Amino acid sequence: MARAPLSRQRPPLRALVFDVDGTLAQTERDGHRVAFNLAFDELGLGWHWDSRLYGELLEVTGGKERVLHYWRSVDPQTAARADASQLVAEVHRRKTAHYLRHVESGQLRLRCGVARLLRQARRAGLLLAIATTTSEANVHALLRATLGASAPAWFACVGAGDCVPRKKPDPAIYLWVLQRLGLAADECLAFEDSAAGLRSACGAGLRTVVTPDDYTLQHDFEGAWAVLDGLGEAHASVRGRVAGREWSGVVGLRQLREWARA
Ligand code: XBP
Ligand code: MG
Repeated sequence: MARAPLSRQRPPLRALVFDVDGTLAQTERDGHRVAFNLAFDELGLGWHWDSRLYGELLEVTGGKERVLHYWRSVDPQTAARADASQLVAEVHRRKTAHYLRHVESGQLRLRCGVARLLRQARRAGLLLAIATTTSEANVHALLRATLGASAPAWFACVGAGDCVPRKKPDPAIYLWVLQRLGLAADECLAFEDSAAGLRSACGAGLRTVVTPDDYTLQHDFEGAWAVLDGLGEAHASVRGRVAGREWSGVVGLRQLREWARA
């Protein structure tokens, strides 16, 4: 007797992997950007990144890479000097110190629904992880300032900054996280806010929920599994498209599991 073909079952959802800047919180315009400018002033570089220019520079992921890219565009000769990477490192060291002070002052808030979803996932025994291009110190500071001192320990793995040689949109950071978690891509969902982040997550095979922020609204999110205004809360539902269909509601764990099975 001929057997019915086995339909491929998706494995259950085991982990949620979050980008940081733009996804957990809107950190760029009033956080990273301001910290870069303070570092430029301290070093007397005469550089200033206004809000619009910074939006363009965000195409280059990673703070050190962004500084070098800008330097090359305004003064290619000095940027080509052998000691250029030392100045870039010094700018970035100072910038990180300013950014950490800003985060620790408690001025940053998580985006709507992020804390709720993290807590739900934790209670349900899902693994949490981070895949970001910013540094681990910045991630821990943000988590502590917004969710409490123990929050960094909620995350089974933090893939950050220079722990891989190539930053997003390269998939290296997501592949690194998957390896650390010991999970396959189809056991996880990624959360991103930008086209570069989406390409990185998709390149590693993860289905990705994109919640654009004001800097990334115009990006091309082709290939995203869902593109939503945000995650939402009971009093503030969100809208968008999931698997090609219009959707509105609040993104909760039951919803994610349902989508992940589909
Ligand atoms: C955002 C970035 C980062 C930050 C600055 O990454 O590209 O470079 O702008 O952080 P993601 P650093 O959205 O993946 O978190 O200066 O520490 O690189
Ligand atoms: Mg981001």
